[in-house]
Amino acid sequence: MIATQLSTDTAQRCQVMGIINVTPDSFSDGGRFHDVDAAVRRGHELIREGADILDVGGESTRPGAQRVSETEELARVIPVVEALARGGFSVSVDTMRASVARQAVAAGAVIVNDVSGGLADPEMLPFLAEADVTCVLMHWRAHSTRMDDFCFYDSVVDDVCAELRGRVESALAVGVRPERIVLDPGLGFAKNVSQSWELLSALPRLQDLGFPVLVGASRKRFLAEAAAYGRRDPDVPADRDEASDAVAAVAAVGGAWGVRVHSVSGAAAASRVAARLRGSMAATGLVGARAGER
Ligand code: PMM
Repeated sequence: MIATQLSTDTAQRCQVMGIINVTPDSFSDGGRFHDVDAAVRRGHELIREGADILDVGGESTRPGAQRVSETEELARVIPVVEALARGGFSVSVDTMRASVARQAVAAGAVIVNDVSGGLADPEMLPFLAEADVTCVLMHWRAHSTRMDDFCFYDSVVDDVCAELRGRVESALAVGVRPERIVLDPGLGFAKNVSQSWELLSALPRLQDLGFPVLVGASRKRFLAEAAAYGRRDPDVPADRDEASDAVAAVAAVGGAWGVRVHSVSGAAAASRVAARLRGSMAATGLVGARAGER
């Protein structure tokens, strides 16, 4: 295996995961990077802006999106992962397919980010155990064509925590090591606007599950209201970048392990400000010192 392991327990500061969607239909970047060279250039740009990790995905998960074939996903993702990993960057692959994860890890990816938390492909959790890579298990209920039909919860926070606990148990049962697991509440995935806000407000509850937490709020529709000011058009995803930066700051101060963002520079500053602030808070006994701790 080419990959050097990226540990979840060494983060001194909230990790900034820069998004590279190699898709022609991504809602946020409109397919501008649907080309290997452009995606690799984008990766370098995100690193220059301060990204710690580059998250490469070849399948759009925006509400209503159709799945792409495995062949198409591999063709989009693998050359980009390979080129960026060869450049020495920490690369994550955003995929629900074990076959894509396997080839991405062989090409140098050090994190597998599965938005389905292992539910979409029964081979995924066994592969993660075998490869022993860091994995993000996100809360998910259904593929994008149907996810909006699954926004029903008794209590969104209790139910998401219970379902994430279930994903962790399934992962541990097949041999995934606990120190490899990062959890993600899946904002916007089978969650309406107020459910996404409620989950964001419940970061401490998610952290109480005992694993580092990744927050993916960037450009999502639940931010539209917070982005409706000045000359911004809140219906334009890129006009939600400042609101996304604000969420990154809130998450980092709250001790999130990482934030997944399209525009990196604001989140990179937020991560550093939060680390400094948390250092002062730790000195006075208010919180644990490291990202990933409350
Ligand atoms: N959101 C999207 C895609 N991948 N991965 C994780 N871990 N968490 C998320 O919230 C998440 C994700 C959808 O957003 P995009 O299409 O803008 O990438």
